[in-house]
Amino acid sequence: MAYESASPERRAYYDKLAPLHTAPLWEVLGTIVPREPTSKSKAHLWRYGALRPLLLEAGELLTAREAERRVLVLENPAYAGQSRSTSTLYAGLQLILPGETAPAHRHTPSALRFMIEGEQGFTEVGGERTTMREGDFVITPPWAWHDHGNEGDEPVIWMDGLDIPILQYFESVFSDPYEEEQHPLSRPEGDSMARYGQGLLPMDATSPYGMTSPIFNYPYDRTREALVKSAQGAVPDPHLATTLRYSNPIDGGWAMPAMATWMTHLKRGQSTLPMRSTDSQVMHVVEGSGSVTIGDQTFNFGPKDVVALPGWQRRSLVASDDCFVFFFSDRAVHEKLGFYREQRFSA
Ligand code: GTQ
Repeated sequence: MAYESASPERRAYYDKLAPLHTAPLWEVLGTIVPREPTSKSKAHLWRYGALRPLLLEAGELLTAREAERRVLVLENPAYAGQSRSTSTLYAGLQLILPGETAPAHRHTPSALRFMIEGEQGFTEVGGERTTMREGDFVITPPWAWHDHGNEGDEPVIWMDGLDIPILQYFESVFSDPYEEEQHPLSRPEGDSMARYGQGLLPMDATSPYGMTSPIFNYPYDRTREALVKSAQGAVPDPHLATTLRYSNPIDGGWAMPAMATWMTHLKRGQSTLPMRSTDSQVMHVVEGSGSVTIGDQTFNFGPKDVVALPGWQRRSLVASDDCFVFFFSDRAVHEKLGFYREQRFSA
C-alpha cells in the first residue's frame, strides 16, 4: 500500500515492514473496522426479457449434459468474472430443454431452485424426485446427490441460488460426480412432503439432511394462498408488508443452513417504508410489477426480473399491481454467527 499522506519518516519505516510481509494497522484501521458497513456490491436489476432469448440460444450451442449445468450466472457488476451476484450469494438462470437431463453430482454448497418457467421439470435429491412447477421453491442440501430433467415439451427455466461465494471464502468447496447419469430413486415422489410438510412430524424426527429442512419442495400454490390469507387477516407490517419465511419444520429455523428465504406479498398500490440490514439479498419477482429503491437508485421491475440488493443500503418497495416477490439472503449466516443487524426507518 502507498500511504501517500504519511510523513517521509513513517514511509521509510513502512518500507522496512513490507519485505517482512507486515503492515501498520493504524494506516488502515478506519477502513477495516469502519463506522458502518460499506458494501462493494452494486445494486443491479437483470431483466428477464433480455436474458431469456440468450439462455435459449445457449440451448442451441450445447446440451445440458455437455454443460453439466447450463446456466447463465447473474454476475454483480462489481464482481465481473467472479460468479457472484452479491458479495456472498450466487444466482443464475438454468435451462433444461425437453427430454434433457443434467447429470447427477453433489457438492458442499447448498442450492435452491426457484421455478420460473415450465411445469414438467424435475429434480432428484437424495433418492426422491420432485416435479417442479412455476413459483416452487426447491432445495438441494449440501453433499446430497442431485440431477435434473425435463419430461415436458416446453423449456424449463429456473433461478439457481447457491452459497458458493461463502464456501469459497472458507476454502471449503468440494464436489463429486456420480458414476451414473442419474442417482437411483429410493422413495416415492411426495414422501418428504407427507412426513414433514403437513403440520405433522415423525415421532423421532431429525432431518435426514442435518441443518437443512427435510421438505425439499415448498409448492407455490400453498405459499401464495398463505400470503393472500395472511394479508386479509392482518394490517401489513410497514417495513415487511406481508412476508412469510420458509421454515424448517424440525426446529422452526430457516429452511437452509446459510441462506434465508422468504416471500413478500404487496397489494396493488401498497408500499413499504425503508429499512436496511447487514445481509445481502437477491430478489426474484414471481408476479406483479412495481419498483424497488436501493440506496439512491430506483429500479422498475416486472415479472421474472431478478435484483441484487447489497447489504446495509436502505431498501423499500412500491407495488403497481399485486406483487409476490421471492427473496434469498445470507441472513442465516449473519444470525448464526451473531452479526446480523437491521434498522427500520419511519420515512
Ligand atoms: O444445479 O447443481 O447454478 O452445481 C451452479 C452449480 C447449479 C446445480 C448452478 C451447480 C448447480
